[in-house]
Amino acid sequence: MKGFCLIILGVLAILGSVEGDLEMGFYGSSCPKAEKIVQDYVNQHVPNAPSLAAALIRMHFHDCFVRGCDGSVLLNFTSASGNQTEKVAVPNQTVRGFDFIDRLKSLLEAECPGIVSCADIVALAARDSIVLTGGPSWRVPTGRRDGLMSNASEALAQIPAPFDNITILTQKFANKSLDLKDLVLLSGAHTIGISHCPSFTNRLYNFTGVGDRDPTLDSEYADNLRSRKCRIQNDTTTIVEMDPGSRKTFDLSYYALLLKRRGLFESDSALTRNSNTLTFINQLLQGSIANFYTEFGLSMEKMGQIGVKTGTTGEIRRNCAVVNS
Ligand code: HEM
Ligand SMILES: *[C@@H]1O[C@H](CO)[C@@H](O)[C@H](O)[C@H]1NC(C)=O
Ligand SMILES: *[C@@H]1O[C@H](CO)[C@@H](O)[C@H](O)[C@H]1NC(C)=O
Ligand SMILES: *[C@@H]1O[C@H](CO)[C@@H](O)[C@H](O)[C@H]1NC(C)=O
Ligand SMILES: *[C@@H]1O[C@H](CO)[C@@H](O)[C@H](O)[C@H]1NC(C)=O
Ligand SMILES: *[C@@H]1O[C@H](CO)[C@@H](O)[C@H](O)[C@H]1NC(C)=O
Ligand SMILES: *[C@@H]1O[C@H](CO)[C@@H](O)[C@H](O)[C@H]1NC(C)=O
Ligand SMILES: *[C@@H]1O[C@H](CO)[C@@H](O)[C@H](O)[C@H]1NC(C)=O
Ligand SMILES: CC(=O)N[C@H]1CO[C@H](CO)[C@@H](O)[C@@H]1O
Repeated sequence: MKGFCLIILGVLAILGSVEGDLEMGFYGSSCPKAEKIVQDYVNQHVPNAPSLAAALIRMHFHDCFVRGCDGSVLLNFTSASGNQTEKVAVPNQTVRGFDFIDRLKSLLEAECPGIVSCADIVALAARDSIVLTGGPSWRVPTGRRDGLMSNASEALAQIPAPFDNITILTQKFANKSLDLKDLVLLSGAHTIGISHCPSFTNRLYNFTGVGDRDPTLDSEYADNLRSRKCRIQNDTTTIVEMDPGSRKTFDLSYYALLLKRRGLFESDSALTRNSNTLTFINQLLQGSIANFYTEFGLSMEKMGQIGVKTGTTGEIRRNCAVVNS
C-alpha cells in the first residue's frame, strides 16, 4: 500500500513538472510587448550572426539542466558560490551569447522594469532564433523566475558530457524527467553549430591508451579530423562543425551522419548502439522534416519546463549576470 501511494505521488509529481506552472502569454498584461521585443531584436540581429541561434539554444539547454530553467547559467557571481558559478564549469566555457541576452534584458527593463525574467528571455530568444534559421518553432509558456544561486560543480555533474555513454546520458536525462526519445530529439540540435577539438579528440588519438582511435568512428572521418582540424589534441581555437556542410540548416542530416558513424561526440555515436534509440533514429529519418520539427518542438517545450521557479520563488533579476542586492 505504501509503495502504491509512493507510485501515485511519483506519477503526480511527474505530471506536475511536465505541465508546469507556466502559462502562454504570461506577460500579456504586465508587459504586453515583451515577447515582441525579444522577437524583433532577434529578427534584427540573428540574421547577421546566424551562429547565435546555436549558441542560444545551447544556453537554454545548459540553463535548464542545472537548477531548472532559472537563468542560473547567466550569473557571474553569487554570495554563496563567489565566481565559481556555472559559467566557470568546463561545459560552459564554450557557451556563447551572454552579451546578447544582456542587451535584450536592457531593452525589456527599459520597457517594463523588473517584470520579465532572464530565464524567460533565454527561452524566448532560443526559440525565436531557431525559427529564424528556418528551423522549427515551439510553444514557450512563460512565467519562469530567476534563481539566486549558480554552482560550477553542479553544472559539471549534471550537464551531459560529450564523453558520456548511453547509460549516463539516460540517467542525466531521466533526472530531468526527459526520456530516451527526448534524448534523441534534443541531440538533434547538433544539426547546427560548432564545437572545439577537446570535446572529441580523445576519439582520434589515444582512445583506450594504446595510441588507438575510437573504433565506432568512421576511420576516414577520423583521419580528416586529425589531419585537417585537430592536429593538436587540445587545440581550443579551431572550430569544428558537428554537421559538416549543413551546420546552418536545421535538418535531419545529423541523424543520417550518426548512421554513417560520423557522429562527432561519443554521446552522439552512443545513440546508434542502443536498440531503442536506433529504432527511433530510423523512424525520424524515414519520416518527414515536418514530423521531426513537431517532435523536436514538443521535447523543447518539455525541456523548457524543467524545475521552473514560479509564483514567489526566486526573483526577477534586474541584471542577468548578478542577483538583485
Ligand atoms: C545529449 C547530450 C549532449 C551533449 C553531451 C552535448 C555536448 C555538446 C558539446 C561538447 C558541444 C560543443 C562544445 C564545444 O566543444 O565547443 C555542443 C554544442 C552544441 N550543443 Fe550540445 N550536447 C548535448 C545535448 C544538446 C541539447 C539538448 C541541445 C539543445 C537542445 C544542444 C545544442 C547544442 C548546440 C546548438 C551546440 C553548438 C553550440 C555553438 O555553436 O556554439 N546540445 N554540445
Ligand atoms: C559578467 O561576465 C561577462 C563575461 O562572461 C561580462 O561580459 C559581463 O560584463 C559581466 N557582467 C557583470 C554585471 O559583471
Ligand atoms: C555546489 O554544489 C556542490 C555539489 O553539489 C556542493 O558540494 C557545494 O556545497 C555547492 N556549493 C555551494 C556554495 O553551495
Ligand atoms: C574570482 O574570485 C577570486 C577571489 O574571490 C579572484 O581572485 C579572481 O580573480 C576571480 N576571478 C574572476 C574571473 O573574476
Ligand atoms: C558508462 O560510463 C560509466 C562512467 O564512466 C561507467 O561506469 C559504465 O561502466 C559505462 N557503461 C557502459 C555500459 O559502458
Ligand atoms: C535528480 O538528481 C538529484 C540529485 O542527485 C536528486 O535529488 C533528484 O531526486 C533527481 N531527480 C530525478 C527526477 O531523478
Ligand atoms: C596513450 O595513453 C597511455 C595511457 O594513458 C600513455 O601511456 C601513452 O603514452 C599515450 N600515448 C600517446 C601516443 O600519447
Ligand atoms: C596542450 O597540450 C600540450 C601537450 O600535452 C601542452 O604542452 C600545452 O600546454 C597544452 N596547451 C593548452 C592550451 O592547454
Ligand atoms: C562565458 C564565460 O563566462 N566563460 C568563462 C568560462 O570559464 C573560463 C575559465 O574559468 C573563463 O575564463 C571564461 O570567461
